[in-house]
Amino acid sequence: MPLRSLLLLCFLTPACGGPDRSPLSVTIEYPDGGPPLNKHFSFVVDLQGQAGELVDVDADMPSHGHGINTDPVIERIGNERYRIDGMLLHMPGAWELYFDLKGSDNKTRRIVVPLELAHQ
Ligand SMILES: [Cu+2]
Repeated sequence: MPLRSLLLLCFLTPACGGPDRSPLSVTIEYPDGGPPLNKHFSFVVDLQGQAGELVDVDADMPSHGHGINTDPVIERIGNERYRIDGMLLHMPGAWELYFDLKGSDNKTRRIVVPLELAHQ
């Protein structure tokens, strides 16, 4: 079974909805053992009813001021499900994963998912 975890939520960014919108969340299914350190991996994202299409996936380590060195590829595999290939988190520590959803209004909203990657 993939490690399945319900993950958070948005921070207080302008792209992050108004009072009429419930908090944004997605479900991420990581490979067995969780996201690996410094290895390419694939995972599945379920938009959990969020309106929109997943158009970009990225990640940063905000406390280090850098991102990732790969450009993950998105493939839609179901109504709200996407497989992400080519993610690589090259060091342990506090990452943020970014999921950009484009709505029918053509606006893009970003869902931010914190991820603490342990030494392995
Ligand atoms: Cu770093």
